Amino acid sequence: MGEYPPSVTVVHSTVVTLFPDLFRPLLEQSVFGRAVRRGLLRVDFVDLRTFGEGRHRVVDDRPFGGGPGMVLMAEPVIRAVEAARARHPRGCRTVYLSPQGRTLTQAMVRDLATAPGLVLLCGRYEGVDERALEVLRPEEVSIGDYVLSGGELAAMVVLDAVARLRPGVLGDERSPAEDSFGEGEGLLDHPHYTRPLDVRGIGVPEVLRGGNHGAIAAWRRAQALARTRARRPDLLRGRPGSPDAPAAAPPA
Ligand code: 9WO
Repeated sequence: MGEYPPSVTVVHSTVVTLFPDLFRPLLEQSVFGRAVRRGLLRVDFVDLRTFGEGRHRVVDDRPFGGGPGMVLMAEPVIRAVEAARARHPRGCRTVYLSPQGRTLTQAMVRDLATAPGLVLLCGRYEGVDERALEVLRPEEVSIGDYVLSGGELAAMVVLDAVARLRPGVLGDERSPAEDSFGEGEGLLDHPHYTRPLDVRGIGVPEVLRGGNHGAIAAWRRAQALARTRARRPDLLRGRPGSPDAPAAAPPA
């Protein structure tokens, strides 16, 4: 809304892809779409095909050394990313989505959200000619150890994660700091309950039904810690008093 000057709040991203239409569902999705319409976010596209060679705008060729599949040619990728970068101020970040990248964390998302612009390069086929990466020197980011059919879904993950950190995107009553991996905590989330009180004989923890906000906060924190210890002990490593901290109560 008006209280945030656009230069501070708009994350402007340019996606370089052969398939810009794949992003339509994300851009039209309720939270993301509303933020775009309200001018809190901006997502543009550079269609790689535009930079293809010849009448057929060819962007791929067979791999030197043989093997199955095709490789995205260096020049179309270089030109497309240069065109994307030209739309952003100095200091914009270029991210190539690939399984060879550094695995995305919430800390990386928070850092990307402060960039003056993001260029997201989506590969296809077996990958991009290595010389394009050598010339462009993008940051290589993975969203996890699996192979997709292209970088587009991974780029959407980055866009969504960055977008929801922008002031006003989630709505004013919510703070991303309260979510899993939030600023303050770095813990998994606590359990949630809503009406009705009885679901197939299963009730709601008594503490949540009283109005004792201190007790509720303490219970939620204990639950978050217990879950993190049980499911993701790696997240607790290096925290003060972590390995031998007493286990919290299981859900009532
Ligand atoms: C294909 C392949 C086949 C056999 C063995 C290893 C292989 N790796 C790939 C591959 O990386 N293909 C990519 C398809 C080329 C670049 C775009 N593509 C992609 C990106 N697939 N998965 C991602 C991705 C991006 C970010 N985080 C997770 C996956």
